[in-house]
Amino acid sequence: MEKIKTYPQHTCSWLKGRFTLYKYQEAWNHEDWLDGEIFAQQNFIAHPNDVFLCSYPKSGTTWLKALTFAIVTREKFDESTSPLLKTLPHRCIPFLEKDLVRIEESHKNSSFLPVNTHLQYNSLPESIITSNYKIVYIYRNMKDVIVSYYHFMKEIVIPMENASFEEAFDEFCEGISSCGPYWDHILGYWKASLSRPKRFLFLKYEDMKEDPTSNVKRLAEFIGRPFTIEEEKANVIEKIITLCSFENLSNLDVNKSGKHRPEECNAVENRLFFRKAKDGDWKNYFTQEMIEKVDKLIDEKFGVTGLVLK
Ligand code: PAP
Repeated sequence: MEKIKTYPQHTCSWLKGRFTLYKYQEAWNHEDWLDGEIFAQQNFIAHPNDVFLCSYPKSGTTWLKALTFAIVTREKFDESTSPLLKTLPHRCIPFLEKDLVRIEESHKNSSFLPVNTHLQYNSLPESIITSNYKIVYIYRNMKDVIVSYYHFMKEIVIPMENASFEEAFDEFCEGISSCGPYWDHILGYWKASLSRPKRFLFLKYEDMKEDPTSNVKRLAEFIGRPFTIEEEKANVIEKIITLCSFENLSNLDVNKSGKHRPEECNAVENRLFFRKAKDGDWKNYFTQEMIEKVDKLIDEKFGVTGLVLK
């Protein structure tokens, strides 16, 4: 922990100086997750059953975790008995940076439990990089990520105060944000996928909203749990989509009133993982100048990739 304080650091003025990011291996992170990142890099050994759910923060992680959990537990639970009705999706699927002990327990029992991480590709523990175990990567258009990140950070750091969106925006576009730069995060996984395409499934938040059925089918197939014809006939896919929908999850008592990691002094209220889930909310925040700046950045960073992030 003490060593982290010696890394290059940035204190976010739009969060009234109450939040500091540290730069480690070319990525920015806050102390708590960075501590877990270094611990995971030193100790985590990937297991043949592992599937990694990777994302830049605020890109659809909660949704992907819920869907994946519902897919892998569907033989045990249905939409009326799923633990998702009583548990935040973040508790259902462990987070590499914080839940290493739990992940190791499930490895010992050889139980199949996907693992989530916000780490950049190059910061993943060596045993993930060198193994061939599957990686699902979800990404979302940059403008909505900026707005979502702004609200989430403001709420957890300075809930009762105003925060400048302009300053938050500028910082994000400079590449300074949790797990940022945002573009390096996406490009790291994308570049890795070029040499091993079968190892990766890329899902786009906006595409999932537009066509959840085919994307949930792709996800289930990729993680080795394809739906049978009987399940399709019994509308299992639609039931999973409804169970994991924003409308359903955000209205559950657990997600309206509970806290994530209540034992910690900086526990986050579950409701903060469910804000609006609207595509294009950025239009309510961006000036014309901001639109042009982000579009230019996207062209510069993602031009050759074919990834659509506008
Ligand atoms: P995290 O990185 O903190 O886990 P993440 O789940 O990736 O956050 O992103 C949160 C966004 O997903 C929020 O978007 P918004 O701020 O634009 O509203 C949140 O509302 C949205 N979200 C949460 N659950 C769902 C869901 N079930 N379906 C679609 N979007 C969702």
